[in-house]
Amino acid sequence: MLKLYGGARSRASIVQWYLEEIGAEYEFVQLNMQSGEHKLSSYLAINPMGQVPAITDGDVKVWESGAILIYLAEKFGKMPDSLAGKAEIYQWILFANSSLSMGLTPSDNRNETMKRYLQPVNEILAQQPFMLGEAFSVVDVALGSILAYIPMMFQDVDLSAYPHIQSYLQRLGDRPAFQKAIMKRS
Ligand SMILES: N[C@@H](CCC(=O)N[C@@H](CS)C(=O)NCC(=O)O)C(=O)O
Repeated sequence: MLKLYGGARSRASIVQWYLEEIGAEYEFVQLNMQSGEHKLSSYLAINPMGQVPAITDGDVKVWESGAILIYLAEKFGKMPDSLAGKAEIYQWILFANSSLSMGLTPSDNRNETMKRYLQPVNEILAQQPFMLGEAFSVVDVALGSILAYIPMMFQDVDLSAYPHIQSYLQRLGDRPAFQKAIMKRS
């Protein structure tokens, strides 16, 4: 069975959210990160970086939450066939895990820094309920989970200037899979 390795309140909840959304069978292996279980050689054989999340699926090992999401979307038939469609998904997942996440690192003017990313996302969500249009997709898991961190952990970033992001987060928060995986980390 597919195994998801995570810790209490870790980014493994992002992957867990998607596994729940697609109804995949999986086992959640909770590592005791306080005692350093993620640095044991048995786990380093799965992720040499000693970080969570990681998955094993038979002989396949994947780490980095974005790469795991793409793997799962491919495996469970949720990726478009066209290269252009796939590229749109890679683009948003990489954006969420690089530019957007970096923008949230501590700084004196995080609120200002985030404007350049949050404003365009807000404009897109003014036109459509989900990032790729009418339908929920893996992009909403990648981007939505980083956006959902903001009110939980970065209260200096004022989301009231982005009402469409706020209603998006509410829409995502109503999803049972989100509640099962993400809400428990708040
Ligand atoms: N870019 C990685 C980040 C992974 C990461 O930072 N994981 C944290 C938990 S949320 C971790 O394992 N920290 C323990 C450590 O770095 O030793 C991803 O998205 O998977």
